[in-house]
Amino acid sequence: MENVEDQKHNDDQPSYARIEPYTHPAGGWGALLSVARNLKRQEVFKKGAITLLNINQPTGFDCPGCAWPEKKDAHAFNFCENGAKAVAFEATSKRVTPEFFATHTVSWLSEQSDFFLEDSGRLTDPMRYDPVSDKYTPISWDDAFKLIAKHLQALDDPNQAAFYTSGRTSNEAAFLYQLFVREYGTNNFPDCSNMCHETTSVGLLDSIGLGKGTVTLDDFDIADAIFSFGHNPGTNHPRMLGTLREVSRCGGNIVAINPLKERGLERFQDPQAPVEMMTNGSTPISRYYFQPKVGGDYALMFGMLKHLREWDIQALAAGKKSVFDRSFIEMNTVGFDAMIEEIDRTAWPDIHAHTGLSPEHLESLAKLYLDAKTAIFCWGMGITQHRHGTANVHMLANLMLARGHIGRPGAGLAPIRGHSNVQGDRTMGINELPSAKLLDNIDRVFGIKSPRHHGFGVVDTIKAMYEGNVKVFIGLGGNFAVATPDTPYTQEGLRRCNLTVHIATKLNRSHLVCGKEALILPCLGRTEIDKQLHGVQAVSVEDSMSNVHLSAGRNEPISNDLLSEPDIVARMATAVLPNSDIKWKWYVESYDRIRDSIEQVFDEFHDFNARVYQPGGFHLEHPANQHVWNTPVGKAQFLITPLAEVYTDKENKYAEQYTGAKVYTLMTTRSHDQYNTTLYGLDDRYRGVFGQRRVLFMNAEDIAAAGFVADQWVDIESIYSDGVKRIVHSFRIVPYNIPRGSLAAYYPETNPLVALSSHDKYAKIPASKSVPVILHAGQAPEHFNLAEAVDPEDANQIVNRAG
Ligand SMILES: Nc1nc2c(c(=O)[nH]1)N[C@H]1C(S)=C(S)[C@@H](COP(=O)(O)OP(=O)(O)OC[C@H]3O[C@@H](n4cnc5c(=O)[nH]c(N)nc54)[C@H](O)[C@@H]3O)O[C@H]1N2
Ligand SMILES: Nc1nc2c(c(=O)[nH]1)N[C@H]1C(S)=C(S)[C@@H](COP(=O)(O)OP(=O)(O)OC[C@H]3O[C@@H](n4cnc5c(=O)[nH]c(N)nc54)[C@H](O)[C@@H]3O)O[C@H]1N2
Ligand SMILES: [Mo]
Repeated sequence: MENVEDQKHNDDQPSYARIEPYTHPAGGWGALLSVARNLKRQEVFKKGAITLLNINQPTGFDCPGCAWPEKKDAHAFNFCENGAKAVAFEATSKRVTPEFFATHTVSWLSEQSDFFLEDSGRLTDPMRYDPVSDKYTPISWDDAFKLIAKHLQALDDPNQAAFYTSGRTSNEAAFLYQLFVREYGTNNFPDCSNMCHETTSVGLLDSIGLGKGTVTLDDFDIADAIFSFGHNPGTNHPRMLGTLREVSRCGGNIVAINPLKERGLERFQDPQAPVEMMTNGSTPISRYYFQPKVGGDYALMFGMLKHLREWDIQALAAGKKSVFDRSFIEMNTVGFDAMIEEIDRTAWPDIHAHTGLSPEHLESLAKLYLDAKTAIFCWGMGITQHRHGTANVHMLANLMLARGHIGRPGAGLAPIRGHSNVQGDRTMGINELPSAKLLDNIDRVFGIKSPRHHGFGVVDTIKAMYEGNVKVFIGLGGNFAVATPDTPYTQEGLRRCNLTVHIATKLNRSHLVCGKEALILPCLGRTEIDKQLHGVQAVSVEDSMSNVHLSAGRNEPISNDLLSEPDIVARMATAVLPNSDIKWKWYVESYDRIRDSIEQVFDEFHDFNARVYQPGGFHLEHPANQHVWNTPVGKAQFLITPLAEVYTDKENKYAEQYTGAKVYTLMTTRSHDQYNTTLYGLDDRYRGVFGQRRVLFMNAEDIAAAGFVADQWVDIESIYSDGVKRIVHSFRIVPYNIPRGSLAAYYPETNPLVALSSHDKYAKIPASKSVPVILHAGQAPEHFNLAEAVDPEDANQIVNRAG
């Protein structure tokens, strides 16, 4: 009991902002207490238990928190702290009503923090912006759709509209959405994936023929080693910790590759393992922790391959078995020899210069990989959000292919996706670069003529809005104005639109960055009952490991005026395309009909309804596991980018030649109390930060070398070759276990620093994990006082003042 009390103290909402090392394991009592606090804050305690018991159950709803798959033998609780927070935020009793909008002008709301906006509650009514009063006023659903139709029909060219999707959207809504947009005439589908795992999708498509992972949860049970590259499961995929804990307890190696020492990767207490909780024991998660510098992974993987190559030469010379899986390579791949030539050409000092690891550590990492009979590679934003993100993904695949680890039990590639249905939305055709096959199938089934030319992703949409080439922006979920880079430029782009429309559950800043006209359309959330003509409906989602299953909410909708996402899309289509032959309304009467049509478009969705109604749904097989490679050459491809090309791109060169001040590489990342742009609170418990977000994690030697001290306030300025001044003010230095030259701070506060032009060459993901920055001594934000009470209720003021 002592320990429990002790933790309670640590986990109580702080009475003052503080930095304090967190010495407890991740998960455990701390997580449960945090759940309780969030349910209370959102006033969901009465229905909270019921809501939570339905998460990830065969008859409940899919957790909106992340895309980690459910356990097959799900017991009573199959959710985590942060999933519970996501649910609490949606099931909140607070409301944003027409009266709320009548009280506040958009200008006033714009001055409030993101925390305040979302914490105000659920949107209840469709609203239209009135520029005269600077307020949102109620509008009927019919009039809202008429307004959208008027704007879309008035465009000279359908390509002057862009249709954003955020990854919570269900398969059914996404399918209807892409169908509507293609019948309307454009492939402009910016998607949150364009800021997230697009490099994975593009890179794996090149390497193995389909941009998805190849493993299932069962593979984790028998893997010899799990390599975790650049993701933070303790915060972002907490249910994954249970899996890692099992692997670790069964003697499997867990190898973390991350510049930051993340608590969740070090030690973990499973809130679902009562004995461990009672004894306050914890399972060490990471047996090995390697800390490359930010962006060092490409060199690190290059080095791993070079070690394998050298060991291979030695093995063959000694008459031993090759280190590489030669027969697998021979039968299944192309490009191996060219890759080896590139590796041979590259000298060790050049590799070591970029990893941030000592040569000995690099060698032991390579040895761990060599010794693993079966290995799984997991990765997240630390790999994808770089200018060389696609090259990183190619390299992950190279390592796996070289050892024949694809299509073998207990081994394979496991990208850890973010939004709970981001993978499904892509599967359903939300794609600005659709394949000809997809378009042909859609046209065959629906008798329409889909546009063939490719459309805009996020980066190109922003540019086009700014330059006046996109004039209507429609967002199915998400928070485009805040999640995207180069904030002032992006927001100006949105303001220049003739019409901006947001389909959303909660108020956010994107709704306040209005085009000349603007609409907010409130929709049902995952947790809510969706009743249509044929009764209560379920939607389907696809998790990170390609399992497709149903999700059905259990709560009464928070307002009678909400429509479901499929319904909103169908009504929009009916209004915009009066001559359409597609029976939009008929689809919404029963979502089974939508699924029947999905089945007709995608071969792998055969018998969709029959299979998805089975408990747990069904799994979409990755062809690579059968050694079927859907690449242009019909084989898996080894693809390698010369090291010099990766590390001396335009921006790296610019940073290297910059003499104004010491240049660091900043990663922008998530705190424990946020879901992307949604802030649940101001703590980052596992990193020891409480009651504040404007912090900068920095190596102690760097702090000293720069003549700074801990707790000092600094301004962060990014330096790009375009010469544009980008700066954010008043961040507090926190000494942290991070390599020299690397820094970390939270997103979205740091998004104004990320240049829109700094993105991966192929997938165009903004490089939000490698921002070249310099630091200036700064000032505390006005009125900020460490001893001041930082209640969640006051958080708004603090964040504002710091702004
Ligand atoms: N609670 C919660 N859950 C979430 C989200 C959330 O915001 N909150 N977001 C969801 C979404 S959309 C996504 S995409 C995922 C994101 O989940 P993650 O992929 O974990 O994303 P980040 O929090 O940005 O953390 C990136 C991790 O990569 C490390 N890193 C940064 N740069 C590098 C690098 O150069 N190399 C290496 N090896 N590591 C690096 C950081 O230290 C950090 O541990 O989580 C999803 N789940
Ligand atoms: N600098 C920096 N920038 C980043 C990142 C980073 O690591 N660093 N990460 C990037 C990543 S990985 C991602 S995925 C993006 C996230 O980008 P987005 O997906 O655009 O942003 P979210 O914050 O997840 O969106 C939150 C909003 O979604 C709405 N919402 C929630 N649930 C529902 C629902 O069921 N239906 C509908 N219609 N709306 C709903 C609510 O109104 C809420 O305000 O940000 C990216 N931006
Ligand atoms: Mo994401």
